[in-house]
Amino acid sequence: MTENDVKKSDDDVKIINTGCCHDCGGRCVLKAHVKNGKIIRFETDNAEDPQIRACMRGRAYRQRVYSKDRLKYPLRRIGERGEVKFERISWEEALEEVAARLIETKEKYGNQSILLVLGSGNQGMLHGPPPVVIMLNQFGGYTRFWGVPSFEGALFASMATYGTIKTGNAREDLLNSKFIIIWGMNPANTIQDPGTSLMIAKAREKGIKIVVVDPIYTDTAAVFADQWIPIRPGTDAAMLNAIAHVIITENLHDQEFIDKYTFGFDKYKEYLLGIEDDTPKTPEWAEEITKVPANTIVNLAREYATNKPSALLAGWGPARTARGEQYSRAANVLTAITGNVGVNGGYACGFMRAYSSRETILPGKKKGGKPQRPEKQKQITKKLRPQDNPVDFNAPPRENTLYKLSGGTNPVNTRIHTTKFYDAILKGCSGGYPADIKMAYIVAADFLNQQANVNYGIKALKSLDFIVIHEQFMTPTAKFADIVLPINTFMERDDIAVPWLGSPYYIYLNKAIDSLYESKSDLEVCRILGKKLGLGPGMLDLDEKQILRIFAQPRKDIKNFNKMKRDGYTKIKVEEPFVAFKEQINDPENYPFPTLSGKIEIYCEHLAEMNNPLIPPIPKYLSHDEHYDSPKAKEYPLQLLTVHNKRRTHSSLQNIPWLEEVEAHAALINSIDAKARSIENGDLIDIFNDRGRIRIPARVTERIMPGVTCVYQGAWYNPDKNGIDLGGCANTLTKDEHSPGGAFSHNSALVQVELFKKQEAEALK
Ligand SMILES: Nc1nc2c(c(=O)[nH]1)N[C@H]1C(S)=C(S)[C@@H](COP(=O)(O)OP(=O)(O)OC[C@H]3O[C@@H](n4cnc5c(=O)[nH]c(N)nc54)[C@H](O)[C@@H]3O)O[C@H]1N2
Ligand SMILES: Nc1nc2c(c(=O)[nH]1)N[C@H]1C(S)=C(S)[C@@H](COP(=O)(O)OP(=O)(O)OC[C@H]3O[C@@H](n4cnc5c(=O)[nH]c(N)nc54)[C@H](O)[C@@H]3O)O[C@H]1N2
Ligand code: SF4
Ligand SMILES: [Mo]
Repeated sequence: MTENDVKKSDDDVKIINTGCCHDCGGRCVLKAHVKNGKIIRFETDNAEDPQIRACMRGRAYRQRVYSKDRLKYPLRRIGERGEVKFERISWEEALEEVAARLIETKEKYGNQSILLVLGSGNQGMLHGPPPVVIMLNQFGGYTRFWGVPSFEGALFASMATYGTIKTGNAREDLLNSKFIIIWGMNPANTIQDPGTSLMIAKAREKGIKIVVVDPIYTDTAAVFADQWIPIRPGTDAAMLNAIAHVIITENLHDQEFIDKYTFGFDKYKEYLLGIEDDTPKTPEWAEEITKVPANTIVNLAREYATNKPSALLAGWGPARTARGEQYSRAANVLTAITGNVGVNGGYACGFMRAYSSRETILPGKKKGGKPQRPEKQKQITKKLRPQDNPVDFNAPPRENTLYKLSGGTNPVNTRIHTTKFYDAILKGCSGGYPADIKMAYIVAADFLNQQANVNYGIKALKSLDFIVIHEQFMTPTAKFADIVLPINTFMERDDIAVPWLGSPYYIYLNKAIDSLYESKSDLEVCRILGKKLGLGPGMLDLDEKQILRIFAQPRKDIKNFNKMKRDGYTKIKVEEPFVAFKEQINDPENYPFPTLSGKIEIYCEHLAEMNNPLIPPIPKYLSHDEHYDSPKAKEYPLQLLTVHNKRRTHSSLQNIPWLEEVEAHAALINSIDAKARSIENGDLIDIFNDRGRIRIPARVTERIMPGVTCVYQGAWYNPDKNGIDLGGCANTLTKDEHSPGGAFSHNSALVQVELFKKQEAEALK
């Protein structure tokens, strides 16, 4: 049945053009069929190409909107923190209490003692974090974090190499490649903009060879790849350096490109050839480390270097490891020494791809000029603006930041890394942190579940004076709050969603239904709370649509706001596929790279000045204390991956029965490791280390390499009375550490696995 048939057959059905703005790589069109105020079904984009088609998660959204578990009214904690005993209260009581606690905390301890925790639950411009940020800036500010788990390692590497995060080519341009490597990326599940899988499929149809490098035989590998190369987690920099070794020793590099556009090649060559440390980075050297056979490395190197132009799509997963910056740097450098930057069919794999007309011009164009060394920089922001957080406004830039170059995604003067939040809460100023934190304001984040080391997190949350959360469900984090405020979903309000990765379209989400139960939008909450805090009238008092117009106004590619609102999207016509750094390559005199040298930095001068062996100026393979070769591996011999999967977006959508049917939670374990532990498919297993223990079924499979186990991130933490997590939250096991460049350790934890023996456990009771 088509949309028109519905209209004809049933006049009561209205079709509202709205969308899904969860934090996956997409932002997709949903057409809500609404009857008597209720959504009865969803359709997606059936219009002109490129279609922005929703995935199964978006299409299952009715089960989220109408879930019996939705938070229905404000709640106040009555038991011990985390005991999950709450009483129903009115909005008036709830917001009075939140206002009083905010004012009291500010007066007694100062704004820096208020911790603002922002999550990715809603990716619209208006709802989720934005109104709370505006309100609390007006209130005098808060302590916040730097470091985005998604990509911080990749971002740092991108800044170090190219001086910018705007890299990569448009997906359509993959069809101009002769060879594609998808390294640590699984767009069949994680989307990475709705066109990615389609373009990879078209490339495959065209006969372009596709290789996937990943410890897991992912859906992307299964569907698209000609070859799957399993690699030991966290060792990618070794393989990439060995590829570079082959290319250089076989004279397959692009010397002309290197001479003209790059800086520091000779120093890298010295490292590769072992002149610096007596260890040539040969394929045999890398085989020992990566478990990838030397001849596989040699073949891949030859194919990548000789089938030009070739695209290396280096994902963020391997950068989410303890020394993740090195992998990303090595990948960026490989694209440069083969001359695959700034050309159609190539791919400068830095942080993300950007289509040219979004926001501003690429840094490095004439206008921007060359960046300056940090010591020459004046105060970064001089006048406090509404979007500035007064608490860290005048704070000194934190250590090791490269964002001064031309702008990253985190303010340079926020100083607590996301992984260190719990430590900061527990240790405060006496532990070297910039604040003594007393209360937390949490919005659109399932922080406890999604950040590393849940058991340490619980200690930290228990130590706070007060916690308020804006949520839709009683998540593992909400269970620790003092006041829980029920928030509506994106079906119940207007918003605009900007896609990731610079895709040329916007989604307009028209409100499809009224707010359910007593839920309110984040904006409505802030409007009321702002008044209680004594804040003067401001932007938040405007109507939703007025604010959205203001937000849309600076975006010159939104040509017709009303049409976008009516259609539920606007697709921007791009004449030819965007290719990052085309100007820099075609006209280097006038368009230097925005780095200190004005070139692609194989040797990064900023990193050299930092003089930190963990973020060296050339990309190096580095081990760490939770790696396969660390002493800890004797006790915990398996490497744990905690990657993103198709049936959830992080911890959102965990409680959707249709999606649970698609893939029930289980740990992937190779049959060799399973057999050694007498584990059979479906058996309950314990996965543990010195941070915690989870108990979930085993999925015994050849789709993960031996020595590695995977617990998909996002399952809800659910401890039994002994603290064993029966929900199987990956972060019960992960490490709350980061690399100096900001890379998270989500894929660098060592664990042991054992069969759970029910009878023995019962006998012990
Ligand atoms: N369905 C779905 N889509 C999502 C999300 C979601 O939760 N669900 N989350 C969204 C968000 S916010 C983000 S940041 C992105 C994340 O996107 P990615 O970072 O690309 O996602 P992951 O699946 O964690 O990792 C990609 C691949 O890297 C592999 N990998 C992990 N460690 C290593 C390693 O050391 N070496 C190599 N070679 N490979 C490794 C994993 O096995 C995985 O197949 O996805 C987005 N899309
Ligand atoms: N082990 C491990 N952990 C990871 C990762 C990993 O690879 N491995 N990946 C990390 C990554 S890349 C990311 S981005 C993070 C994501 O972590 P989070 O940002 O915490 O994302 P979610 O778990 O989806 O939690 C978002 C919450 O927002 C709520 N929400 C949805 N819409 C709204 C709204 O409109 N308003 C409000 N107030 N709330 C709303 C949802 O109900 C949900 O509970 O997880 C990280 N955690
Ligand atoms: S979950 Fe992501 S890919 Fe799926 S419909 Fe929503 S925005 Fe689109
Ligand atoms: Mo992310």
